Amino acid sequence: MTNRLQGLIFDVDGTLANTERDGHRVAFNRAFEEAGLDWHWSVEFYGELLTISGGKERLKYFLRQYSPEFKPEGNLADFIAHLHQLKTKHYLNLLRSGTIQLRPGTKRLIKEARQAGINLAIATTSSLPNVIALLEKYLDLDWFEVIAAGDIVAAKKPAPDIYRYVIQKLKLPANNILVLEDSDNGLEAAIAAGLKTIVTVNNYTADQNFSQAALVVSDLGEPEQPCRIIQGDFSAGYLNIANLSSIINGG
Ligand code: XBP
Ligand code: MG
Repeated sequence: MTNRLQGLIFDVDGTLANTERDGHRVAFNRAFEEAGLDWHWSVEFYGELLTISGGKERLKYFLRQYSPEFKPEGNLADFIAHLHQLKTKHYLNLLRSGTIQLRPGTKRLIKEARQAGINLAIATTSSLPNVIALLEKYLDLDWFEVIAAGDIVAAKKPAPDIYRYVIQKLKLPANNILVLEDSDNGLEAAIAAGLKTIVTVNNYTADQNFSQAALVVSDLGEPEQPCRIIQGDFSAGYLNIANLSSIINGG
């Protein structure tokens, strides 16, 4: 029985755009400065913290692992929530300034999918305001049937919850859906939800284990800017609806 490509689910951070190093990381550091904290997350150190999905969860992990002696005024949850609100404010300012651009092939593939009548969705650990700002700046919110972000589910990636939520909202068979991800956490979440997944790596995730991915490439590629094949049986220079339809059938 052949599977027909009916849905594409995009992760956001690291997949639609390289938002982490020059976006979220810088926003965290500006929030620390605004809050009078002497913390600074370097590019390299942030890569270690990225093993934890979710900005609030990442802050909590950082405090527990690296500053256990730190005692905020009031309770920890309120302190983290406030700091994360500052960070999101700085991230939105960075996004609006044009610091972050979409990755190669993302807008082209999304427009091709729309022309082919394929349903589009977002499944991200990032907070909803961040996602809305990115989609409004470079794409169109109306293009996406489902936008699932941040705290909409209790357990974040690598838990499958957000992907299970999107499958349920799309009302499509999981076998007819492909996922675009960038990280091992994201791949683990999608696979656990029963979804075939293509990974486009970035500087933070290039050395992670993607053995369960259907294909691993440097990016989605463009006709005049071919992608690099990292893992999988694929010879085209860029991903399009035709070769994605072949991939969903194990081609
Ligand atoms: C990546 C994440 C997010 C961002 C920070 O999300 O883990 O938490 O790093 O965003 P994904 P917030 O790859 O699933 O798009 O601070 O808003 O959580
Ligand atoms: Mg990601």
